[in-house]
Amino acid sequence: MNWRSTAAVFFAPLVLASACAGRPHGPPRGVNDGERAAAAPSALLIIGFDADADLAVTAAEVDAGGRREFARADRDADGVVSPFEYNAWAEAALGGLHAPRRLAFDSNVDNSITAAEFAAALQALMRSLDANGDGRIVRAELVRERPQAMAAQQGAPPPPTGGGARRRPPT
Ligand SMILES: [Ca+2]
Ligand SMILES: [Ca+2]
Ligand SMILES: [Ca+2]
Repeated sequence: MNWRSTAAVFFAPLVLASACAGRPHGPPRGVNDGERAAAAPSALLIIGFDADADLAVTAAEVDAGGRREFARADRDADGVVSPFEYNAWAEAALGGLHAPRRLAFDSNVDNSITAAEFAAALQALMRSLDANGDGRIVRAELVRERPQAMAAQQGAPPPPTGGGARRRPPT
């Protein structure tokens, strides 16, 4: 291997990486800058609970929105959400990818989520998101810096995060 081919091996990925970081193809600059930040799938749900559209989500809005989502998830209206119903709901309401696992809702692990369990899980979620503890979730509390923004831009899969990141539906 002469120095040129050696250089090509070592330098080509760097050039590729800097090209990706510097001037990405696809969306125009400005839109793309947002890739450095991300909101969790649960944030999509919380945002949807903002009934009065004041950009803040209160505990009362989480309660009301949670009842609505429970009714949506309980497709056969038997009063509990089965694993099948949960997976379908998580796909539709949370985008599926990295959605909270079903056991985060099924607190007694009996394979059915009651309305009370569903409501409790959402209130726990709200507490976990309410960074300043004022009882309201604002957008700044939903957006996070993406620690692996560079890796994602280069096509590498991000490492698992706290909740366990997997492509398959939550169970
Ligand atoms: Ca609101
Ligand atoms: Ca059901
Ligand atoms: Ca807050």
